[in-house]
Amino acid sequence: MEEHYVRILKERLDTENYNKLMAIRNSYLHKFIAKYIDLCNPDSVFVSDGSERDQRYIREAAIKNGEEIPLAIEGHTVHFDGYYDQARDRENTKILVPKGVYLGENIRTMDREEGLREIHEIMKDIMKGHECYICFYTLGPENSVFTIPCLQITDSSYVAHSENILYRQGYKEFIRRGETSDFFKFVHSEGELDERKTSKNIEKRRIYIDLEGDTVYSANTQYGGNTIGLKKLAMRLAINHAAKEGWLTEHMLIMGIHGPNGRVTYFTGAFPSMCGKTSTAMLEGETIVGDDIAYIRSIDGIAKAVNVEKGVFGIIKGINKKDDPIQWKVLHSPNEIIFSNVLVDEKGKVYWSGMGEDIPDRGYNHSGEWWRGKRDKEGKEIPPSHPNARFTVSLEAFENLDPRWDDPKGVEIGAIVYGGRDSDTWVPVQEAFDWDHGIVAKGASLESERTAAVLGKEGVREFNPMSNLDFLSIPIGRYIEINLEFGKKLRRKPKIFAVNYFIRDKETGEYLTDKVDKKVWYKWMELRVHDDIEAIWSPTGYIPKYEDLKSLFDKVLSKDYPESLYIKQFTIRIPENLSKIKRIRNIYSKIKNTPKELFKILDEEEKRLKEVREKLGDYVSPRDLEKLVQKP
Ligand code: SPV
Ligand code: MN
Repeated sequence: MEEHYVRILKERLDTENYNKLMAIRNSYLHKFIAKYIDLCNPDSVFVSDGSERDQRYIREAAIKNGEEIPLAIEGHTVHFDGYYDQARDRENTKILVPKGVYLGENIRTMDREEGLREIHEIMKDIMKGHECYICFYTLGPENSVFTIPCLQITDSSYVAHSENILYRQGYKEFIRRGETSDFFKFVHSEGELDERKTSKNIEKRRIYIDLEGDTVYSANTQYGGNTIGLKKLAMRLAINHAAKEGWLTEHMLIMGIHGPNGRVTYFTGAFPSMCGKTSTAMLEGETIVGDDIAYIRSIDGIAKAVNVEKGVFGIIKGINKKDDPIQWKVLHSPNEIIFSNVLVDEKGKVYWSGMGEDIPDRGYNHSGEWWRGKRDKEGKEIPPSHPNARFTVSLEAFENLDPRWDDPKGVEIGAIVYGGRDSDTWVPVQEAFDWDHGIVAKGASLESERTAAVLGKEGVREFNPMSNLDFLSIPIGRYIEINLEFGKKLRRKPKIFAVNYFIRDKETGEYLTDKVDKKVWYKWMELRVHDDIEAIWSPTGYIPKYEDLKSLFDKVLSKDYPESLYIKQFTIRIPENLSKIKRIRNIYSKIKNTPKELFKILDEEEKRLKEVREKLGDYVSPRDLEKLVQKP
């Protein structure tokens, strides 16, 4: 007799789609798909084999069903998320844990059985009236030690379309692997839609991560960070695997920094959302491998990284012709691009805040019809575009794409950079003394003022170790320990740096650096990776010498670099650094299983700061540090 799941598939899929699915010889996969088709009850099912034809089908479906609207430039469309569905929903994103498992206070969890029961209830018949898309992808390049195959089930053509742009197709990888349960699974439904084609039942928005089943469920939401399975949802599953298998899943860009004589040094960089990660990855003159998520493994003692993705889900706010020429060009060329939550005029032209062009007084945006001065229910003025408005485009559209972006072996990491939105403490760029110091005093101590990328109040200073806190599925203490251990495996350790693009003048409150100055910081770091130049010892790490920066500013930006500015930027602010250590120590003292090493490194840093303060006062000029013959 035919098995139950086969019967469901035969009943629900037409012959063509059934055959496409059955070409993958994997009964575990078939059972899983049958279960969710039966539960979610879509009107029809489309199986994508990743071919150009199937990708076109999904693209066209998004336009036909109104989730995307075509724009003036060929290939461009716009998608709107609901007014209250514009960012990652931390509150309703939970890791499902079996009884007795505790991940710590900073990680939202829920009893596994209860969570599974709730989400399955919410998902019952949730796809009624919708078409369901079954898609296959890989995280990381195909056929590599980094590869993780993924199954996405979604009733949102926008989500499926986004994933086709952002991820490598995996249908062939699934066929190659045959019978296996070793892959990630994402079940998503946007739920009932309103007349604007946005999720209606926001109060039932849930994102539940089942580590045990390697499955993520997402319901009643459309915003990419909540729905695009392979992005932040997969990260939680991958962090859990990485921890067990001794590699790292990081919220990091990967880029090639071009040094003297054609030398390319690969950097990875972790920044909380909206803190300059994409604009760093897009620096003119450098090359991009990825802008958001990296898998890092030690291969023969060398740290190698791959980009998990193949596209960009980038923040559009502030992108302008002068500072972001590469992105500007892509956004104005006939590429396949989905804009989300921007302002559109009647001619199908898009506008966003901070684009450096006149924005019309009327149009259509995430609030529906929009006019300047329009207010929302809470009385808040609605800006032309949402601060978390985004664009989705393949990396292949970018002229600065690194030739090794898809290398199945990964690229060797020369440096790791950590940076947050920090108005008063860290200098613009500094180098950690060694791996452990970098992991603890830079990565694990990362703080950032909150932005619009998550729902909630902006501007609050938040602890965000490695900019990965939102995605951790293992206890923080364990995560820090794994990072420390990872360094021990390496025979060539990347250097670790910290940057701060947001430092302000103590008196005037003005930003002390320009958006483009980061070009110089990266060239400086590249030279340091190869020990081509010296640096100045400071209690928090090595900082640049004025003469080196002056020459780089001239060479890279043809810009004068006054010594007075250098001194303002690189003065070590001892009281602020001491308060920071206090805050960080306090947080970790409440976190179970924090490695002892962490406290030791923080104590040492505190001691160095206090000793320097004894000699040179609260605010220490780099010129004075330079004169220190004997380091404390
Ligand atoms: C981020 O917020 O870090 C992003 C976008 O990269 S999201 O998909 O929302 O995570
Ligand atoms: Mn991100």
